[in-house]
Amino acid sequence: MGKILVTGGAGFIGSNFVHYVIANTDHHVTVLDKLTYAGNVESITHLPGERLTFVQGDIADPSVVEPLVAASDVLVHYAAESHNDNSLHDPRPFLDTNIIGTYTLIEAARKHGKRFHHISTDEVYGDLELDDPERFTENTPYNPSSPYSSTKAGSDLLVRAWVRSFGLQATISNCSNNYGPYQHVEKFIPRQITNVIDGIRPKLYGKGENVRDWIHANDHSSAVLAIIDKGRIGETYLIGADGEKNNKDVVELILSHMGQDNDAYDHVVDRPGHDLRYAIDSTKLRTELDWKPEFSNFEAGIEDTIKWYRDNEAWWRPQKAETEAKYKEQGQ
Ligand code: NAD
Ligand code: TDX
Repeated sequence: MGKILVTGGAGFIGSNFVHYVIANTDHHVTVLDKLTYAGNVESITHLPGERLTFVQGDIADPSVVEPLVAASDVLVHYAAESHNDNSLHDPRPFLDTNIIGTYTLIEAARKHGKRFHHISTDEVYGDLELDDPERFTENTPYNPSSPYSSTKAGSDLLVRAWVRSFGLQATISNCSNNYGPYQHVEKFIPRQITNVIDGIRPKLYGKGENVRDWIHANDHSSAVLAIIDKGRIGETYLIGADGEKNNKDVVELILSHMGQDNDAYDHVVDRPGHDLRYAIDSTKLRTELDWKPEFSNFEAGIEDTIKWYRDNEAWWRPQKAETEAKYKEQGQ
């Protein structure tokens, strides 16, 4: 493999992947990241300089992308506008980055004949009923609900078309909800942990019955490396760790591990179009590529994550007040 170009490597999952690659392989990593409100270069600047190059730039700008792609062996594409709530208030950046940005990258990968791995989400499949015995598989039809998930679905379809029409050497992975260190405080788990630290009651959208299928970011990273190493070109792999939990149970777990009463949270206005349940069947990844998750104990993972936010207040504090002010305007 050698030289990996990681887009969005200053964001949550991208930075966890960069940490994982540096700890577990000999590859050199170049990160291309625009440093939007969601990017934080401090998530990666403490890593060894000889293993990592950081470039600030936009994935939708061919003059930035072309030379970096030409100089790399493999591209792993994490960069995205990633937050559903933001996409409901201002969808435009989601089209620019998730659609045009992905198009710009696959054009460069095609031109230079480079291996491309596209990071996507289970949200492209829409949602499931709470009592549906089925889970998402690679054959589930696309049915995205939000501006965010529809742009991710669009980007997946671009990659598939580039494989079929132009022979792009690409794979795709669709992962479930990640948790772990370096996640922006706008997202559910870090928002509630940092709220409790600040003496604010956690906020549950609607009744809190919505189910997410949680996976630790490190397990996402090991799965992506397995796909890059052994995945079949043109294939899609679903990544999940059998971590279904409803939001109410997650909030109660956080409260109990932070010394609060289990019911010390508020119900707030629901997200419009809020997906009810996601659930991943990762049989293909497990059987074909012999992958399995390491973090099977969600409670222990949440405890570690709470500790990380307690120990790293300097990392998240600058974003907290602005994020909560935005939620307050939305009644959330
Ligand atoms: P994030 O919002 O934390 O990070 C996104 C990063 O991309 C940021 O560093 C940001 O600065 C960068 N970026 C945004 N626009 C850019 C542009 N135009 N050019 C260059 N860089 C740009 O997101 P995340 O939660 O780490 O998600 C990363 C990827 O994983 C996304 O593609 C997302 O769809 C996917 N994903 C996320 C989850 C999850 O639970 N968070 C689950 C499945 C898949
Ligand atoms: O304060 C909150 N209260 C609440 O009840 C917030 C921020 C969220 N929620 C709910 C909404 C969801 O049911 O918690 C659940 C998780 O919310 P998010 O963290 O916003 O994640 P979600 O919308 O599920 O999407 C995430 O997983 C799939 C990522 O943000 C996406 O990038 C990824 O594709």
